[in-house]
Amino acid sequence: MSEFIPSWRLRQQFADRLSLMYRDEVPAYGALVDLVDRINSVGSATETFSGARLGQERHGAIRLALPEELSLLRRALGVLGMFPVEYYDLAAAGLPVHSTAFRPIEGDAIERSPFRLFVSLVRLDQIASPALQSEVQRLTRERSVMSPVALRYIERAEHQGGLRDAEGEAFLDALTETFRWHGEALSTKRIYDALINEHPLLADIVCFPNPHINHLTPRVSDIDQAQQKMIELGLPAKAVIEGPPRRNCPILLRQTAFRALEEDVTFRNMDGIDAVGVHTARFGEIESRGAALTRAGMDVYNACLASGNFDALPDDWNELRTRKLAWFRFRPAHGARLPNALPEGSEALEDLISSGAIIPEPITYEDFLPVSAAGIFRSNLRSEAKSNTEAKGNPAAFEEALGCKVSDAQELYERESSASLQQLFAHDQPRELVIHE
Ligand code: OOG
Ligand code: NI
Repeated sequence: MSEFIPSWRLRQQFADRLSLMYRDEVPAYGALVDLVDRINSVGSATETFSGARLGQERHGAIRLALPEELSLLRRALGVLGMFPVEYYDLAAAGLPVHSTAFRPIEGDAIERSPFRLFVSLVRLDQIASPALQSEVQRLTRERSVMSPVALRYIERAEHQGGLRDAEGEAFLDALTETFRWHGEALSTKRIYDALINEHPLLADIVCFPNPHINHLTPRVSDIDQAQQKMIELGLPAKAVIEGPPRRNCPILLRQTAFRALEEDVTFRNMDGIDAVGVHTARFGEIESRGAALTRAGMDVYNACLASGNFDALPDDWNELRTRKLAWFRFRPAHGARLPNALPEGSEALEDLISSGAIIPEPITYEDFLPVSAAGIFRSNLRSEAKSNTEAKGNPAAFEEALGCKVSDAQELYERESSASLQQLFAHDQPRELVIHE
């Protein structure tokens, strides 16, 4: 009997399929990917973070209407080795959604295919009008997000512990279809307009039969240069790049986006086609990633963001590391002879680092930033929505819909950092990547 396809390969193939589909659906995305490839191939000051994985690296985003959809999606993405990390509260920014990011969580799995999916669930409790609430309930009953074929393979993968060649292909085909844009609304034009007026995100989510992928973001080595090139190409980039300013030591995540296109939509009533219109949902985005910050580092970052002055965040790797503001992994220098056990006390480790026997490397930030995400959401809405900034996040409701807890990103970085340290002194262990899949 043949082996199961490793989940990283399914994840990589899924990302490739989405990318092909999105290139077809949104021509500006193809132009963006080509631009990013050109910049990445030249290299840049942020070389530390431009490893081999840069070329194929993407994140996507989708928005869901119902709690059941979120738990189904969790199961589907579990087959691809992607797990929910962090709860993103967008209520604070006046958006009627809350979110998580599905991604691989082990260092070697991330290296093999770092694909991430930002997934938002609409908060129907944020709809003020009871009449609109019940319209929305009626509409969402007509959705069936996962096709029966996809569901069958999810069940099979869960039961068998994986998928074999032909099964994997069939599953990925069905799953990719789940995110295709169809241009046929479930609702009438009247309800669509009422929802746009309530909040454009609501219309984008509940008026359509399935969650269309709304952007797919390539990672670029030099985002300032890319932003400049986007403007030259006539892609209307946001005026400001979200996230930290340009630095010698890149940290976290910097992003910029543009509204990609207006799409034709047909609306329905009981007798068939009711009206035609346009919908703007899909956009282009690029990002550059730097080092993950520790909790203390995030506190400094958030204070800097609030004050607009980033001087408090040192722009030096050694300082970021010794002040425990950023996460690092450690590797032995070529030919270095290390003791058999981790020496007691931090001085011994520092000595090995300053003598060059141990090389610290910043760990890439794999997650998202709620303030940046809110900026991206907002810049791509057609109208400035009225926003209910009174609303509070509800992680308990989100996790109940999801059917599990979200992982804490800080714990994952800490685990990665200490595992690399342990590995340095475990001489009887092979140093090569151990792939468990
Ligand atoms: C998701 C927006 C958030 C990011 O990169 O921060 C996001 C959405 O528009 O659905 O993708
Ligand atoms: Ni994004």
